[in-house]
Formats: sequence, structure tokens, C-alpha cells
Amino acid sequence: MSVEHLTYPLWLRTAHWLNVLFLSLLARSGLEILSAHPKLYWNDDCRLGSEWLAIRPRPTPPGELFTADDQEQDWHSLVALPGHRHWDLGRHWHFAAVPLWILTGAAYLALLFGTGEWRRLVPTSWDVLPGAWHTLVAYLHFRIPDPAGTHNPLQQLTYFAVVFGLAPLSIATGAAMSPAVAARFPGYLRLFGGRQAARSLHFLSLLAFTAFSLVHVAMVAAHGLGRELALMVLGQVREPDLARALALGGALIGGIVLVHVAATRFTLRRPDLVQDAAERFVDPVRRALLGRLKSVQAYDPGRISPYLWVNGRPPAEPDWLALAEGGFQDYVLEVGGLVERPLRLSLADLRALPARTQVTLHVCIQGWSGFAAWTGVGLDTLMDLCRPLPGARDVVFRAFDDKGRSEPRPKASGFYYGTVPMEMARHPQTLLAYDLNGAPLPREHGAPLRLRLETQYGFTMVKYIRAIEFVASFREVGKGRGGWPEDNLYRSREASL
Ligand SMILES: Nc1nc2c(c(=O)[nH]1)N[C@H]1C(S)=C(S)[C@@H](COP(=O)(O)O)O[C@H]1N2
Ligand SMILES: [Mo]
Repeated sequence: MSVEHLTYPLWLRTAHWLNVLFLSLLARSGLEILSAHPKLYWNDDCRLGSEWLAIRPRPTPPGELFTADDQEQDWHSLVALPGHRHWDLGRHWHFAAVPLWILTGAAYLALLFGTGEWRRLVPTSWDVLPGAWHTLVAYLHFRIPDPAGTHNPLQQLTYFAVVFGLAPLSIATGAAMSPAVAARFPGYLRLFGGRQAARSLHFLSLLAFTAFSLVHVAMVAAHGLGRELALMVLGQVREPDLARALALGGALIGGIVLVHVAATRFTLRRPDLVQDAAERFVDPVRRALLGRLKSVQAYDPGRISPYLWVNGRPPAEPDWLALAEGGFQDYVLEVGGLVERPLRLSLADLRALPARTQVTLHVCIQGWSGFAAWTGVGLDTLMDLCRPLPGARDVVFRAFDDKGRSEPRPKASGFYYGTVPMEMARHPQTLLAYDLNGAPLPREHGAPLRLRLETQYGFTMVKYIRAIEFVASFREVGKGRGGWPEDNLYRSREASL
């Protein structure tokens, strides 16, 4: 096929430029998410020092309690969307772009196979392999093989690998990072060698996409910027059109840059509106896909991680400190709100109720994970005792820690809390845990009582529980976003992915 005959239909060109837009948004917001815990592992325990990649690692001050929040980094808006420790907001962009990118890809594939265009992309003969080799050798000798504009064998093979290998891999590994998917389909994680391996592969696919894009742009330049841009914006190469192609191509790239700049500035200026938009348009998609999954995790006790990371330092409040000094002998859990029978339970009362133990994978929204055995009372057992009224739709878990006082470098202050929809409160593995790995909860892991929600990210599992309250809606609690991180860090209450 000579260059005069190579034409790109409008839908193909549209898909190409949408792909550039969404992939670049995914890359920058993905890096923002990585800045929350810029370490990559192959083991799901995230053993200290076992990371294969640590970006700009910092030494930890000796003697201090070491928590995951200390690992967070401030990355520049040039690489991360929006940058500057706003990975909660970066997540909103990431999960807004994911469905749009996948829809673009699905439409592209449908049209590709519907129109016969696929012949240009899918190799139909093994000759493509030696052909690709010869093309590569030619490039390495700085010779431009074949008439410019046609898909040479190397180009065909590369595009094929990107569309049918790299893109599905990044989607599949992205899905594997969902705690809900991991909880419902533990076998799916094994496909990748675990959650951290999936996370590592997800990052490596970003590197592969970046390498592809750089080489792709270099090739476009090498083959003649004007001609190639004409193909990519006008669909065909005709000499008189070259100037117009350059202008149009420049405008498209400028438009994409403008979207990035506007998205970054708007997010930093009006994070509340970005959170609103995510609540309205992004969270319902995640909830519809993942919200109903129930955890079936039952890992072997042999899998328990030697070290479980800590996030959220113990309360600095005098009441909790006094209770801790007394071994929580005087601790009373208050259960109230919209219930038939309010309860006041000591730790001994809780331990007298039927107990459950589960070995599960804890997944923090920042990226790290770890296996642990949790023992406690099923929340359903407690609900059978207090009998929530029909109007109760959400359960509030209030904690002892005021984050403004418990953390050395707090992002915000106020008492930690979380809310759980009634349905999830009844999940078989929803647990009020008082033991970790067979011993009473250590202080830093939430003594004397903490929540386990095995399909959700760690931040939903309130530690240092002071009281439980049944309410008509989480909207009437705090600032109405569903929890302390949601109220103060613009995080989504949707914690399945
Ligand atoms: N009260 C309270 N609960 C909390 C937090 C906190 O800061 N305060 N941090 C949350 C986060 S972000 C995570 S990942 C888990 C960490 O549990 P761990 O420290 O036992 O590993 O607790 C969650 N529960
Ligand atoms: Mo977390």
C-alpha cells in the first residue's frame, strides 16, 4: 500500500486523539496516586525494605512510631494531576478517565472489526516477524524503511501489542487493585502473583505506554512531521494540505495541554467541586460494578504478614490514654441512635459474644497491603442485640483520635469517624475486632476495638472505636461526606476501588 492510498477514517482519528487525552490524564493522575506510597513490591506483605522500586526514599526519624502516612510525597503538578499531596483528588480524575478511555477503546475495536480496518493492525501471517526484524535493523542504521506512511511490519506488530496486550494488561491489573475484587475473587489476584505484583505491573504498563509514546512521536518526526500529522488529523496526505495539517495537529495538542492545565488549576482551587462531581458521576459507576461484592477471604494463617503497616497514630486524648493505661478494663462501647435497644458493652461483654476469626488481606488506599488474622464479634450479632429501627440506613463509627492532635503533621483536625451502609454492615465478614493475630489489638492497630470491612480500603475500618450510632443518613453526620477523610481530604466514600 503506498502512501497515497493510506487513509484514516474520521472515527479512527477521533479515537486516536481521545486516546491521547485520556491516557495522558490517566498517566498524570496515576502518578499522583503513586505519590501516596511511592514504593513498589512483589510481595503482598510489603515487608519493610523489600520494595523493588522506591522513588525518592526518605529515612525515617528513629524512635518515632513509623506510619504509612509518612511515606507520602509532594510531587509537582508537571508530572502529577493535580500534584502536591492531593492524591485523593487525583483518584477522582483517574476514575473519571478510566470509563471514558475504556469506552473509546471499545468503540474503536467495534469499528476496527466492523470496517475491515483491523487488517492494518492484526498480523495475518508469520512473515510479520522477520519483516519486523528487518525493519528494526533498518531503523538502527538510521534508514527509514518502506515508503513513509504505510504500516511497516514492526509498526504493525507494535501497535498490535499495545492495543491487544498492553491496554488489556493495564485494565486487568487496575481491576486487581480493587479491594472488593480481591475480596470476592482471591483467585484473580493469583493470576498476577498477588496484589502488589498487579500494582507493579500496572506501573510498568505506564512505563511501557510512555516508552511507546516517545518512540511513536520520534518516528512521526523521522517520517516527516507534516505528512504524518496530515494522516492523523486530515486522514490522508495531499501536498497542499500540509500546512493546514500542522496547524490542526498543533491545535489538537494545544487543546489537550489546555485540558490538563485547566484540570490541574481547577482541582487545586475548587477541590470541593471536583469531589461533588466525583460523587455524582464517578462513584455510582464504581458502586454499580463493585458495591455488591462480598468478601470470601479465608487465607491460610501461614500467610499472615510478619509486619503490618500502621496508618493513623493512636489517640493523644486523655480519656483514651487513661483507658489504655488501665488495660481497657473501664472501656465501654456505646451503641445508640436509631435502635430499639441502646447498648453499653465492656470488652468482657464483647468477648462473651460469639466470636469469629478471619485471615484477610488489608489494603490501604495509599497502596500498601498485608495479611492478618482478625478476631471479634460480627456486626450482625451486635445488630441482633440492639435491633436497628427501620429508618436506620447508615452506621456511624466514632473514634477516640482527634487527627489534629494524634498526628505530628496533620493535614486536618477533628475526630476520626466513618459511616457504613446498613447492607455492608450485615456482610458476613464485617467484624468488630478486638484481637489481631491471636493477641489483643496493639495500641497502634486500633485498641481496644476496630472495624473490619473486608471489601473496602483500610480508611473505612475505623480504629479506636468509641461509639456506634445508627442514623437515617450519613449526610447528617460531620460535614456530610461520610467520614473524616471524606470530610477533610475530599476522598470518596466509595471505597471498593
Ligand atoms: N480512628 C482511626 N481509624 C483509622 C485510621 C485513623 O487514622 N484513625 N486510619 C485508617 C487507615 S487509612 C488505615 S489504612 C487503617 C490502618 O490500620 P492499621 O494501622 O491497623 O494497619 O486504619 C484506618 N482506621
Ligand atoms: Mo489507609
